[in-house]
Amino acid sequence: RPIGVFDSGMGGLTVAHAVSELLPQEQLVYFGDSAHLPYGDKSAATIQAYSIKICDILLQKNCKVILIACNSASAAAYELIKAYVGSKALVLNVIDPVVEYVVNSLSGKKVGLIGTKQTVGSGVYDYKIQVKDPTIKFGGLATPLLVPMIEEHFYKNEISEAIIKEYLSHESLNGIDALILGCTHYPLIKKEIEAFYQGQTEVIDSSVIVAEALQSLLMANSLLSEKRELANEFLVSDITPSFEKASEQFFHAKVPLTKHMLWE
Ligand code: DGN
Repeated sequence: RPIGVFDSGMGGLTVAHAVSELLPQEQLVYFGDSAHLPYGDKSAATIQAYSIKICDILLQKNCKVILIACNSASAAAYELIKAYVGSKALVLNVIDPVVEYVVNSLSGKKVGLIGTKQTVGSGVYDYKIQVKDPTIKFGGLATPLLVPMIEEHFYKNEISEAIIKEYLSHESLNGIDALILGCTHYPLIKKEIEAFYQGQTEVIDSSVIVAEALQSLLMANSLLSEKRELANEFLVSDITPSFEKASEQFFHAKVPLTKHMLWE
């Protein structure tokens, strides 16, 4: 059975890439809801409605796990998806594995978060971290300019550097020991973020942490595949030339996209 991975668009391909590197024997069915992106500034109710439709498609594909590879959907729809999917598949989000990592390695420290308005505004990272370890201090900042910038491949230049500097200099991120990249797109500008901190602050890329959590989940449920029988599938609710081009950048390889509407 395949692993279902979904996102509002192409960003979740950073997570899918980390999964395919760690678990090459697994078949992936990826769904990018490109007709409805971005999720980052939508209401929780709308994100939930889209997410449930996507889960129907992934369940029809007989996925053994649904990996919500989008921070905004993880923040807005995880509990609902879990209840909806029930025993038909396992469900993993991109937030809990990072919370686990933070709680295990950053006790007593200050942790920062950057992400979409939906993710940061939901308060889910701070809530989950502080419930488990109240000694961890927290500061979050919505950084909405970064997603379109990355999708346009507009980085590694003076303007992107200035935008990143302006955001990371915000007072809510003052004095942090680690920064969570709480959005699927940000691994692409990890080097620039690290350059800003000059090694003083750990930059946490969730894609690798999530792939490892998925591996553990599959192992714990005896669901690891031995050999991949079928090619990975990449379904998207809309195909545009710019989306096709950007997808390659996120997956580090050419991605053969198939159009699949969310509503027929
Ligand atoms: N995939 C979204 C996230 O991780 O929050 C970012 C893209 C978006 O929908 N704005």
